[in-house]
Amino acid sequence: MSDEIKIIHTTGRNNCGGRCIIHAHVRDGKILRLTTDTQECAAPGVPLTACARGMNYHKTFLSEDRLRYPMKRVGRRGEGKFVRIDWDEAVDTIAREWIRIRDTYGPGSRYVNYSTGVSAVFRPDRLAMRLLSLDGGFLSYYNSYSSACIRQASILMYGTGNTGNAPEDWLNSNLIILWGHNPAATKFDCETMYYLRKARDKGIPIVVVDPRENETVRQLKAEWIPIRPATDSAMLDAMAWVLVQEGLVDHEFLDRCCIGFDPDHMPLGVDPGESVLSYLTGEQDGVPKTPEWAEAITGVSAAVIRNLAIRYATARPSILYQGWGPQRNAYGEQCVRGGILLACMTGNVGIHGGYACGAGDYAEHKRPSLPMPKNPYPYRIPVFLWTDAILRGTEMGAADGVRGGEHPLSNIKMILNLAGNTLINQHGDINRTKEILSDELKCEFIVCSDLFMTASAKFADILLPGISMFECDNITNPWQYGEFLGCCNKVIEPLYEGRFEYEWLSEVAERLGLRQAFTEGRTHSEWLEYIYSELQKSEPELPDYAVFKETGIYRYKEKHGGVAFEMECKDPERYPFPTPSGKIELYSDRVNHLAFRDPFPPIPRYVAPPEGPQDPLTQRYPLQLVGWHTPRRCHSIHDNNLAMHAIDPQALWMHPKDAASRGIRDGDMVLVFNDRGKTRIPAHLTERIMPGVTALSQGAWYDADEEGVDRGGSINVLTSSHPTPYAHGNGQHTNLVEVKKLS
Ligand SMILES: Nc1nc2c(c(=O)[nH]1)N[C@H]1C(S)=C(S)[C@@H](COP(=O)(O)OP(=O)(O)OC[C@H]3O[C@@H](n4cnc5c(=O)[nH]c(N)nc54)[C@H](O)[C@@H]3O)O[C@H]1N2
Ligand SMILES: Nc1nc2c(c(=O)[nH]1)N[C@H]1C(S)=C(S)[C@@H](COP(=O)(O)OP(=O)(O)OC[C@H]3O[C@@H](n4cnc5c(=O)[nH]c(N)nc54)[C@H](O)[C@@H]3O)O[C@H]1N2
Ligand SMILES: [Mo]
Repeated sequence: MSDEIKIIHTTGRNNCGGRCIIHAHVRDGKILRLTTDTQECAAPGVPLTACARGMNYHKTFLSEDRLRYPMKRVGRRGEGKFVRIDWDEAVDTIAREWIRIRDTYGPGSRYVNYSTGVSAVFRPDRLAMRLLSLDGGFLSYYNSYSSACIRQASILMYGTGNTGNAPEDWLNSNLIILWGHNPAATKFDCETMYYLRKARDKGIPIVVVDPRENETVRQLKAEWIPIRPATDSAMLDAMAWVLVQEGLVDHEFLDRCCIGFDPDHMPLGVDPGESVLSYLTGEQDGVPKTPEWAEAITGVSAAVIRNLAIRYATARPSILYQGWGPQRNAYGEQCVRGGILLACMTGNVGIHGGYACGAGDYAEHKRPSLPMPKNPYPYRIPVFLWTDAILRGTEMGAADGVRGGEHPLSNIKMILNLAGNTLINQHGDINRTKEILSDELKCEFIVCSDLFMTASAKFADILLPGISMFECDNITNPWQYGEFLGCCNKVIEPLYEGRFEYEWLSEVAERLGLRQAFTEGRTHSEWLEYIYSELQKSEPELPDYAVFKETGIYRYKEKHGGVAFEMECKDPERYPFPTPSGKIELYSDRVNHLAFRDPFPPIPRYVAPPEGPQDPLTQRYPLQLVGWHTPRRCHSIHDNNLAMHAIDPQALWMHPKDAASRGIRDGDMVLVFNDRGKTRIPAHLTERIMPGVTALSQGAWYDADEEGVDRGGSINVLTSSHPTPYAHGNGQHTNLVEVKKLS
């Protein structure tokens, strides 16, 4: 045994925005421990310090339960029975089915599932898409499970999702409202909490609107306004009404930059009575959108609503910042539109210390990416509708958000699910998905590559062992904020027979006669170096690749600290917004010409969603259930790491009042159920949740008993697969349930 301990710099590559710095201490090819950013190795900047997840990466990824060798299914699909095969048999089978399905149903019958287990530049899903593109094409998707509604609504109103300001600008604000945002737990980056703490220390008031008193409220000692889930847009409507009543509307801004606010500023040919103002005052439907009206829907008192509206307008510059929780709702587009409306009404857009609301994308430097050949198959589906594309792909059309042509030419017949758990665990309505996938005549062939025997892996026909972040090189991008590049350095040799997906995809390519086209003659490492050198052409500040690898990170020195829409707001004639009208579209005439399954009005306004508190279904299922991302996991990752359990034991949050009427005490096992499924889980009684609402963190591993009752606390047995009206996104936070005590 050698005494020499080497420290290798690396970073996480799951879909966590933290992108923290990890220093692996290695001796004799084994990891002894992990430490994190001490700022010794890096240029000054926001510390990229790892949280508990990062510090436990080795315990998650180098655990006993790793998949060890390729396997093929022997039982019924989904049953979880497999036998060991060798890599040649695995690759032969994949190539054979790949070709058979292509030739029988056409290239567009092939689909690569949304998967974010390797959220790095060189990622398995994109590599599979690259190969499929070279082989006639595949059915592709748009949207994400993360931000479908917030991004589409931002594009609808502003023409872009780039609505973010540099986070250091937040310190110029006089009030920060975090609306359904919980950055203390849901890392979008390391910057957000850093600047929010600075803002708090500077005395800037911070308000959080959330059904839960979330971790951010606690850590920042912020004010908490509890609200019923999926009703945010009613509160935003009422705040808008207050601004009108109190004479706090910035008409000069609205006149200059927006269309649709009042009857005098409507798009040509549109009835002036359709304006936002006509809706707010009740001219349209006889109901003024008063705080009292909103109180009945949202559970937030009228006085609190009125007060927040006045504070937001008079504090200007002020920030209304939405997380992505509120938009992961049945009608999730509307709260985003309502937030943007308020930002415009108060003239907070395009100014320092203000904020445009919306998706909040912000990047100053170009991001590296794998070159992708054009996909010859033009059709694209919204990502949340992939199960529908198995059942009725050829019938799906405009009302389903299909792009690239009228109807796809085939249903999905082959799925590659590489480093993802949306095949079962992370998609809405697990029991429905299971039923669809169990039918081998529908989707005929499924390949999964993962590190563990997840719920999705059990549905594979061929199941392949991947390798973890410690076992090969990669490059990572920051997520929401941060101007740097991260380097995943290989720390140890691959475990067992695990292979990075590029390796076996190259062998499939070989059997398709496409190896050269697919690899362009490059190895895994050569691709990374090539991608980096391509980036260097537009980012000359970057050091040599060898230096970057050695340091494990590069922080850009060149930074401007931008404010979204600064030019557009100052001079919209010269710098029009990228919308059809060139203005911010508070009224969107476009939506009048689209087909919808559910209502979608041309203005931001509350529409009572299915499974909201006003749904008659509340008679059977009286409790709202909301999901959230827990600090203990990155989606489903780390659920099998015992070291993480104590951070946040999986349990159903319940208000003591709702528990008392059901005879439930803290820690009791309860059954949470609706028409879609059931899960058995301990109750956690807490006043940190609004009465009438329950909460269950998303990502727990689905684990069904013989009767199909989940024992893992997996929220997706209760969620719906019904898409949102406009974005066709996932409304997985909107659910009605009942809870009963188990004896
Ligand atoms: N620890 C951790 N961090 C993560 C992730 C993770 O899995 N774990 N995942 C990463 C990824 S991929 C993403 S997309 C983001 C997700 O980030 P978000 O989507 O922002 O996270 P959520 O926890 O779903 O929601 C944020 C907050 O919204 C609240 N909320 C839910 N519904 C409503 C509602 O109807 N109204 C209001 N006002 N609030 C509501 C929740 O209680 C929660 O506190 O996080 C990223 N960071
Ligand atoms: N109900 C509900 N459902 C949700 C959400 C919600 O808020 N509520 N959030 C949604 C969001 S925002 C997102 S982004 C999706 C995320 O959905 P997924 O992308 O499916 O996320 P993960 O659960 O992180 O799945 C990653 C998988 O990759 C595997 N993996 C990890 N590292 C590696 C590796 O190096 N190689 C290989 N081959 N495999 C690896 C893990 O074991 C895991 O099975 O979930 C969505 N689902
Ligand atoms: Mo996400």
